[in-house]
Amino acid sequence: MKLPRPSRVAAVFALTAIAAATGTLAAPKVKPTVADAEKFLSATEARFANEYENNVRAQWIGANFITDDTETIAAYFGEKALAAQGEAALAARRYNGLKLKDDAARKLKLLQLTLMLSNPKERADYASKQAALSGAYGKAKYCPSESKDACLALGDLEKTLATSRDPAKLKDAWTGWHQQAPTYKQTYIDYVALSNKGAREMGFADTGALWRSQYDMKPEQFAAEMERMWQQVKPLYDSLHTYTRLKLRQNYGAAVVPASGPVPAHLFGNMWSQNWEHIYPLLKPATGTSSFDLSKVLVERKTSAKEMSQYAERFYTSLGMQKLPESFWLRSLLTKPHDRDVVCHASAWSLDRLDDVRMKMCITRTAEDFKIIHHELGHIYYFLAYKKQPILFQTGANDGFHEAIGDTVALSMTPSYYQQLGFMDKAPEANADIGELLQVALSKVAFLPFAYSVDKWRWDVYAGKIKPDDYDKTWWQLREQYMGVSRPAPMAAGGFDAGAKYHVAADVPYARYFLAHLLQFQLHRSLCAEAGYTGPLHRCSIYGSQKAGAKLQSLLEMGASKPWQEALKAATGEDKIDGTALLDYFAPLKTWLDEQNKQLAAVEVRK
Ligand code: X8Z
Ligand code: ZN
Repeated sequence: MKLPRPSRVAAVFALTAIAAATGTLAAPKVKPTVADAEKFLSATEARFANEYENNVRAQWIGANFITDDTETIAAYFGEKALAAQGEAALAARRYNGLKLKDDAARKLKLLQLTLMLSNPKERADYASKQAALSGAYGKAKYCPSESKDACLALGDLEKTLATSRDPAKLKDAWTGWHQQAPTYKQTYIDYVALSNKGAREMGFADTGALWRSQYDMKPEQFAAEMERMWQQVKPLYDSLHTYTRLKLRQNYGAAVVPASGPVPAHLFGNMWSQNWEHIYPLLKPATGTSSFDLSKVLVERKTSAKEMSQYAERFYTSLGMQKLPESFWLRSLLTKPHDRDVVCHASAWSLDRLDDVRMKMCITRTAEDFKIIHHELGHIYYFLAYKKQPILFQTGANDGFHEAIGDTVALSMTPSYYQQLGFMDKAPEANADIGELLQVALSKVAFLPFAYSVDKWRWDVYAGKIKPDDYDKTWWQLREQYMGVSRPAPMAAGGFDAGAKYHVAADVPYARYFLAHLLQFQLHRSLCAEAGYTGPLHRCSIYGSQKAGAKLQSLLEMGASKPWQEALKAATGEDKIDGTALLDYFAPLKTWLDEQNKQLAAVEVRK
């Protein structure tokens, strides 16, 4: 396990929050018994529970008030946590091979899926580099002119990417953000080396192998599973990419968008080209589309960040889940402060593994943020549901589940749901379906190769197959190969484009989001069936279904107490994360896209 970070689950925080373990863990000479193992586990759990909060509070403060002091404090507690988790992991090894009860065996295994740096100086270095990277990303700005007042934060630049249709402005915002990452490239290089050392001390080939070992299967099997899933969904992505290229060519012209080969990354409405929903207006079908625009409604009504969050809470309570504790509203950060630097990247936290749950997000009045709030509350309701599990099971069935819950709920934000909220006057015509499916695909399908390639890159970085001098070259090779997007400007010497993505700078694994994007469609399908719904999946909303809610809640309450395959089986009847539910959901769109692509290609040929 690693240092606590946003949206990480309680047990992850817990594992990292323990202070230096005491000598009580020192190995006795005689061969340990099952009773010894059980005693060790309960002592370790008690210690984790005891010491959980200090580290999380230090990390919370570090992310909410970025200063040199808070960074030092975050690093201080981070180091303590690392020391303790490493010591517990090492001590746990002693009990391997004993015939333990299932729960105890699972706890012992989970305890050892972590890195361990035995050298205190290296540990301190690792923790301080981690805090520094997170802080550097959080406070980074692009200053196009000398005046400091004119500096632009990521949020400003993202807004330009989302709304401007001027290729020069888009390119400037894109390159402006990407040129700040080289300032922390060397820190990242050193951090990777330390991380690998820690993984190797625990017997993993490297940190990438450690990450791939966290899925109740062999690391090489997990890599093969990721490739299998990608191959399932690739044809749908290819259809969407072809269509998007053709429409972008119509809008920007052949000089900006080539007829073949990768498309420049600054034209997709998003800093990382990972979510294309903002270019829907350029892509929408010529007829039969709904004029409903959620962002516009939120702006017109001046819906506040708190009100947006309350709508999301209401979705969960409509499923029979509890109201959020009062402290959530008092202690969360919902809007960007003007007087200090914060890590704006949205995250959910459990401060005490009980009811002190919080969200940290710089909410704006957009449909995108409305969905992200639902995503974050998915994490929060997971925290609240598994708080009764033993601390080592207080986490998601796997990390993809943790990322999938809120997105599953957000898939139910259909026109009929918006009508119930009073956001939409009347139901759209049935022939508006394609436009709606296209909008969802622009965020869910467009995302898939991005999510896959981020960790493909990192796995090779951690394995030493990619050297620092080749970071950018390989990053763009992968982005061209999987996503079909290219760098809008030539690569700069010493560049660090990967580091311009939060999860690389903050070292949060990314395969989880790829899993979540398939899993959420499996969960949606199964919850819709539970709610008694039988129509097309994209029109199903589980809003108000206590039956679907109970099913979801029982998945959440399991935490990580069982291998994820069992949790999935109980929730959906399936035991694999799989692309077929996603393909089912988008089947009408796939047919439509292929038809459009034929027609548009014929027009291109005639030109
Ligand atoms: O990081 C997030 C969440 C917090 S766990 C806002 N997401 C990924 C990203 O922004 O890159 C959600 C979707 C993918
Ligand atoms: Zn998340």
